[in-house]
Amino acid sequence: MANTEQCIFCRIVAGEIPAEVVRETERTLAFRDVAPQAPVHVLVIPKEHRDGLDGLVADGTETAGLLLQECAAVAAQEGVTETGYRVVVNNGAEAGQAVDHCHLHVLAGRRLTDTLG
Ligand code: D5M
Repeated sequence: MANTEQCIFCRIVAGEIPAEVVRETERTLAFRDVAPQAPVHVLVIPKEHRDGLDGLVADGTETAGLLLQECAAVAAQEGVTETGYRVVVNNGAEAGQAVDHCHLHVLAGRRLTDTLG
């Protein structure tokens, strides 16, 4: 488990670092990625720190389900439900996870032609 005082996403949840929040629920936060890879690039996170997907699902499926629900809600709010969107989770260093606070990327607004990996 990372030190949540140092965790950049925990600090966003705490309001210590600014972020462009697009949605918030009791247990989740969605904010725009600081280095967007597409016109719509939003990160959806659990407010409670979990290092990655494994830590998240170890608790059961409820929060994981809420996060997926929020991804769909972000897509609807951004108006990309019909055109399509991609949800990506990088889990672990070799998968490209740079921030050790579990997060789901919601990407849309351009044709996402690149393959998985
Ligand atoms: O993705 C980590 C993502 O987190 C990467 O796309 C940049 C983004 N990021 C990093 N710091 C911030 C802040 N402060 N606000 C918004 N977005 C941020 P990964 O899957 O770990 O490679």
